[in-house]
Amino acid sequence: MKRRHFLKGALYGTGGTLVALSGVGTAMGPLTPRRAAAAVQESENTVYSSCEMCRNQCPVAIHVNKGKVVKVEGNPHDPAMGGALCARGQAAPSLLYDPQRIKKPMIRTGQRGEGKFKEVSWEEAYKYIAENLKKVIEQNGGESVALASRKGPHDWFFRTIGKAIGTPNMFSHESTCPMTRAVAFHTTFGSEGIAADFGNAKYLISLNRNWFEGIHVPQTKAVMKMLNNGGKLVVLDPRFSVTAAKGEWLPVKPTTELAFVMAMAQIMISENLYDKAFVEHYTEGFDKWAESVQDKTPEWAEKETGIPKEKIIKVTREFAAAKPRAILDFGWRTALTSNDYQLRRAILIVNMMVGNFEVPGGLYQVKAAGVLKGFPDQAGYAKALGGVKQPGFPKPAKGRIDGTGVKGTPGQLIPAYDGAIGQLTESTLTGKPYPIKAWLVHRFNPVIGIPETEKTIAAIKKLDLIVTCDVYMTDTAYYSDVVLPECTYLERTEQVYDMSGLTPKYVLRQKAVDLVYPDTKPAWQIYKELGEKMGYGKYFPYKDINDFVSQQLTQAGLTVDVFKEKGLWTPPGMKPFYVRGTDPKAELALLATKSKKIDIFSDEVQEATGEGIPVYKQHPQPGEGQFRFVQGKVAVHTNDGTHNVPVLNELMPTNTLWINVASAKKLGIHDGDNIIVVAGKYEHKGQAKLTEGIRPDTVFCYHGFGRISPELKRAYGKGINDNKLISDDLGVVGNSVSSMTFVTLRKA
Ligand SMILES: Nc1nc2c(c(=O)[nH]1)N[C@H]1C(S)=C(S)[C@@H](COP(=O)(O)OP(=O)(O)OC[C@H]3O[C@@H](n4cnc5c(=O)[nH]c(N)nc54)[C@H](O)[C@@H]3O)O[C@H]1N2
Ligand SMILES: Nc1nc2c(c(=O)[nH]1)N[C@H]1C(S)=C(S)[C@@H](COP(=O)(O)OP(=O)(O)OC[C@H]3O[C@@H](n4cnc5c(=O)[nH]c(N)nc54)[C@H](O)[C@@H]3O)O[C@H]1N2
Ligand code: SF4
Ligand SMILES: [Mo]
Repeated sequence: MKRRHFLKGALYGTGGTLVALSGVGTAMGPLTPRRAAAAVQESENTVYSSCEMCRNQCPVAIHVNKGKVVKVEGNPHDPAMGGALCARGQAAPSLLYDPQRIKKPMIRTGQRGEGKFKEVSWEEAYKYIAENLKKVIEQNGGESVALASRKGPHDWFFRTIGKAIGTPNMFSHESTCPMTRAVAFHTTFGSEGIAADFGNAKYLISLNRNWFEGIHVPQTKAVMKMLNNGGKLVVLDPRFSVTAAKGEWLPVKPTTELAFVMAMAQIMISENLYDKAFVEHYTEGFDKWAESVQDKTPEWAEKETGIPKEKIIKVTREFAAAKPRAILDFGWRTALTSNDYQLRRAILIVNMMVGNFEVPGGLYQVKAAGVLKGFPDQAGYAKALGGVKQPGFPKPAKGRIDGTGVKGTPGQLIPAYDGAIGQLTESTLTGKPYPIKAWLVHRFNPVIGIPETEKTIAAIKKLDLIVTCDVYMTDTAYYSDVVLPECTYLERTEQVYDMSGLTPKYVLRQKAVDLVYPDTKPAWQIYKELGEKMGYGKYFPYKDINDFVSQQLTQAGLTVDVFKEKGLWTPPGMKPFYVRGTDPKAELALLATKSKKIDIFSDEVQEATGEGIPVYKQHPQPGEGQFRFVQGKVAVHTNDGTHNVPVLNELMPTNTLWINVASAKKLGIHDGDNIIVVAGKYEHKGQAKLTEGIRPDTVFCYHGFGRISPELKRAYGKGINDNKLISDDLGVVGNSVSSMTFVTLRKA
């Protein structure tokens, strides 16, 4: 795709940053059903599917002409998309036809990290993996094999291998991302299925959420709707993000956000601004919270956060006045500090103080079809998505290496599905609590994605076996023994998945074109074939993916035709559904806490950490000459996944280090200077970007650059790899801690 064409549908936001939601408010106007119809006419065929340029899996319409993908747009049948798509989503053909994708399975021939591989057949690759895994299992037990993947539909197939081996050590990426938030949801509401109705809010506060660069098309559109309707946005961010530019920017001192939240509660209680009726009717433990925030005055919070007390009071009063259509956002990437989970719990409590639960413009419980079964008013809509039934798996012989699930310890709070990925490198290096000898990695790049790159590489070098399945020769693949090429999402069908929000919603990813590189395969096939080689065939009871989908749908009483026509299914005629929409005392039947109330005081957290009510802790602050190092997402790239995609690489090939003008001056650093960033024993070269848009004590870079696989020929060596500098300390619930590293700077 030519850059010119690509940019036509994209939108530049404040400061020249690409916001890029084509179709919403662009020069081209929204993609109305009529315009979509015109696009369909131009192309031979439209396939409804879902995007995978990031894990949001937005529903899309893929236009295909003569067997080639010519354009991708948001699925116009989905009101949450309305035809809109972000820049990354539109870059789909650029990934699909990239000659730098991996095209054949490969086995390493040189030393790990030397980059020498030979191309092999799938048969040879499976044989190599099966034989070497068998050796590891015989010598060290099944638990010495670890699986790591970015959470997603591939997990059903990938993790079947792990379950069949009988290892407890399966990890998702979540402890680097939203896990502390999940812990807070679970311990406050009893379930992780909590979301926010941004579009109908009147007042929205972000404590570290950047909707216009950390994009999720439906969410970003909803925040745009709120702003267009005159809603107010307040953004606490140490740097001037695109989102901060659309509201009131409060450059908070990072790691002190909990002080702001506690002060909000203190003000609302002392000025009698909170929703007493809601708190009394629906919550448990408010007294303990009131006691704990009693001395958290605006004066105190000003000293902690650096935000003037007048501002804290004003924002709190405005927030309370907008109740219940006021949201204190709970964040998305919430792995900032060691006690991040307490910040997330406190945020939820303050939301409950304005009674914004299950009403328009507030927080709500996801209305998944299965969950709604038998729910008042929803009878007949309860089509729970079935699964493919598997025979029983062997029980793992040992507990997990990260202590997940151990009662009476913080591990009790870690979601069992996810674990603490940061422990994997540690255990691999130290052999404690027991040796880890093999890693299987799917759609995940821990070398760049998790803190302390050099430690991750050192751990990999100690392994007996590492297998990586990706679409590129990533930094992790580069250090692997076997590299398996998956085909892209445009070339594969996957199982139906649940995208429910205020109504149930199911989406099907459908193959749009034939394989561009015939020796690539989808995950459902790779792991079935590998499983069969290993004697685990019985755990893959499906013929192919169509058979898998039909087994799912039959149980839900649906057919694939529904998805072929529109790409998604929502109960016909069903409107967004708020449990307290008309009755402010309606029963919250979906609440899954033991108390059947919203747990402001959580027995479970008390048992695990002794802090059933959030407690404020001061974190160390940077000393003279030091800066706190923070990171974030950029609109035109995904985490560490798209930096080599031709058109996205062209849009943004590298990153810079944001430094406050006055701070840089003191060090004699000018805009554009080459610099060295030092964090303890680690150093990284980079380029300085001088700006007023960051606190003087903080520096920032966009994540995912500074790539170390030379096979990523466009992205290799460009910019700063933040995770080379960040410490791999773990937070209380096993989360990584991305805002707790200090750096010093010098001119290169
Ligand atoms: N375009 C694009 N969209 C994405 C992604 C992407 O890579 N690119 N990734 C997706 C994923 S996986 C996720 S998790 C979400 C993430 O979405 P967000 O969580 O919104 O994204 P981040 O950029 O990680 O963080 C948001 C803001 O927090 C600020 N920040 C960093 N550290 C601190 C701190 O200590 N305190 C405070 N107050 N602010 C801080 C950053 O400057 C940034 O502006 O985005 C998703 N959408
Ligand atoms: N310091 C620091 N570290 C961070 C962050 C940060 O802001 N700062 N962000 C954190 C966050 S929020 C997250 S979610 C993680 C994300 O970390 P990752 O999960 O590693 O990042 P992704 O970019 O989502 O994608 C991972 C891999 O998936 C591959 N991939 C893409 N499509 C396919 C496919 O169809 N099949 C296969 N097999 N592979 C595919 C990509 O090539 C890429 O290598 O990183 C975290 N790490
Ligand atoms: S947010 Fe963008 S890249 Fe991610 S799934 Fe949606 S359209 Fe694709
Ligand atoms: Mo994430």
